[in-house]
Amino acid sequence: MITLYTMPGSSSTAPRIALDEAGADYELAHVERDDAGNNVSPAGYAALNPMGKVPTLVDGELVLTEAAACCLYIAEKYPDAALMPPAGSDDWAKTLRWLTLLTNTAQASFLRWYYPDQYTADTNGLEAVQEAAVAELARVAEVLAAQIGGGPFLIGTQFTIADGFLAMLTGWSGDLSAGSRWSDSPTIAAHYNAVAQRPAAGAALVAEGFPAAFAD
Ligand SMILES: N[C@@H](CCC(=O)N[C@@H](CS)C(=O)NCC(=O)O)C(=O)O
Repeated sequence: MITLYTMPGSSSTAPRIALDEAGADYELAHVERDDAGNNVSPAGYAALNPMGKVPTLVDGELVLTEAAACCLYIAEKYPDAALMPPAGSDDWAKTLRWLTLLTNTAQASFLRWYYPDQYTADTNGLEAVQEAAVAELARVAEVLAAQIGGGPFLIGTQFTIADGFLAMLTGWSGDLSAGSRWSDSPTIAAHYNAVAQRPAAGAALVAEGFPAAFAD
């Protein structure tokens, strides 16, 4: 059985959505950290995820880190769930493009906003790190708002792992100041709501502490 190591509402949300959409048999294992960011439990977690982060997915001998990689693995392992378009198709390429933008630009910017101290040695520079992250997130939101079509999902009518990833990030954006939240965009809010209306993804989002819907 798959074990997904998580902290509620964290980067483990996207693979959890993928597992639930796939109808996978899996268990969640909660990772606890102290105020200094050290892993408290489970013992030995650092050996599974040398970066000391969540998520980590364990499936038999496989120990997999990185939320996007976990999502891709789940999509491949459960092909009947059709969480990725057929390999090599234009839609597959577009889905990879969205997933990559979301993980290496947007998710990374959110992490700079959440953990600015990890991105500068200048204790007076924390706000500047966060400001730059918010500016980058605004640019990604503009791209999303301009390029999400009638959807309801990123590539049209097919729900993919990139949609679960985007819903997670839209949920995170609720922590930003008013005016910077991705859910302020009617287009992005409508995308979130379309994901949240899916029984499996919606239940996962709510279980992770995200809203059942945003005003659109
Ligand atoms: N690129 C990694 C990022 C993982 C990550 O930074 N996770 C955060 C939670 S969203 C974490 O574990 N933070 C704890 C810390 O940095 O101390 C991934 O996608 O798995």
